[in-house]
Amino acid sequence: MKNKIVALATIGLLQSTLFASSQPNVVLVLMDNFAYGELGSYGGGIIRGAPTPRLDKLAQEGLRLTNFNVEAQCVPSRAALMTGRYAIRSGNAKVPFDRKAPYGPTQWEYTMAEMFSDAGYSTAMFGKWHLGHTEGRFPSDHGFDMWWGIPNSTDEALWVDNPLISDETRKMVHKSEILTSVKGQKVPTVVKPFDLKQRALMDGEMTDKAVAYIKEHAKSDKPYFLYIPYTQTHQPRTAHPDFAGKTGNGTWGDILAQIDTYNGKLLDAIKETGTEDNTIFIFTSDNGGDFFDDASSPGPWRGTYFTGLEGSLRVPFIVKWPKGIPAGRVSNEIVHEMDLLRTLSTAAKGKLPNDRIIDSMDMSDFFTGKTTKSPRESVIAYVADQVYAVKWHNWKAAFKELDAGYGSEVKTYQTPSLYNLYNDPREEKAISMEGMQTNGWVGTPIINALGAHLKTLKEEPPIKEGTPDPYQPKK
Ligand SMILES: [Ca+2]
Repeated sequence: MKNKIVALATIGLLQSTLFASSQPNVVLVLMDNFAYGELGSYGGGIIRGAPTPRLDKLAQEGLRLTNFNVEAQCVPSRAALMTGRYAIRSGNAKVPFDRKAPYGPTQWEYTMAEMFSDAGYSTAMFGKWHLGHTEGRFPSDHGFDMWWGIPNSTDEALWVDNPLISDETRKMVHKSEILTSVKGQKVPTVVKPFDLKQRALMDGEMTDKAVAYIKEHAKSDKPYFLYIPYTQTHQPRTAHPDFAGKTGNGTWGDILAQIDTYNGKLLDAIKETGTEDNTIFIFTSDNGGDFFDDASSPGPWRGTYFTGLEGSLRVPFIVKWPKGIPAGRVSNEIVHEMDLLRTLSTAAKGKLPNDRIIDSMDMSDFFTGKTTKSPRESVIAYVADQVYAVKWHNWKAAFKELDAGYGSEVKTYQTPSLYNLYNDPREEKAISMEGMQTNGWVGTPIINALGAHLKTLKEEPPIKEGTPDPYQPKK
């Protein structure tokens, strides 16, 4: 009898080990204000000042998307990525300027890190959170076993070092810091100030920590989820001293070389530990280029972040998973960053709550090559809490337009401007009235997609910006 119990227990142990080992490790690299046209595989590379051989090779080894969509600003994009919901739902439609009010997802939201954690993963984050800097809103409150990085954004590195302010004023300026905390720790530990010197070193340190994490956790039976939101190429843009001046093509070229090298280090660590086959590696970005003179290149598209233009919404996306995703595919099918939650939960054998609207769509069959079609046909493009456009296949209807994210006037249309993105990637020539006679049918699926979305906002009203914890939706 005893032997039987031992045997059963052994079988149970074997089963759980087998189950665990079939769950892939997941490394998610998120760039910042890094637009579509930077990597060699997206028409950038040497024309932007540095070749990107490692990330180009990654594209050859995985699936590369040319119609991967995000939200138009840092905070909403990260909220959508983590919750699998349009950012308006979680009260994070825009970057908040009131520094006292809480922002980021409420505790009620179910994040990607919580999904992985509940599925038995070790979880960690190194980098820029930008989803809250108050108690209960740090990464370690949202499913990460540990994190190291900055709670807000990198422009804060400029504030305290601003040469234009007096020392007296300097005392009043918010001092940004690198923080770290583990799950269950209410107040993060301050690691060091985040100033301009540290800003240049940041991504290098993140890479070293991520490499160490990969090497340590590759030995474990437990799979891991590692989220690496790099801080370059958000302003202020400063190459690490190891890369500054190396390309001879200016700061942008140096940083591009740095980005390629750092991603190469992550990929090397995965390969060296023999875990390459069952590791999902994703490279993408939170939004398009910003509105500074040295902003990231949108490639064939037009526009900066904080707009509804394709240059704001379409970012690079490469996913490699030798065990699950055929190599060398390129697709123009529509995918949204929200879709990663459901797709990765399928890969991780995780579960998602069914008591709320989750916009995320499962791309598993599309990513693994069972079908060539994405289940997603449309995207609602928000700028802050306003619907600017609706994308449907290769068509786009703009209800509002902004030429640039700063200093530009909002144009609002009574009848939306319609663009065929195949013919007009820069959205410069709306379909004419004559053209509408043959193309007017597109209005129907677009209005249907928008109508279906707006209906869900009525059924489940969005959480208001600045909502404190504890939050519970009204029944
Ligand atoms: Ca950003």
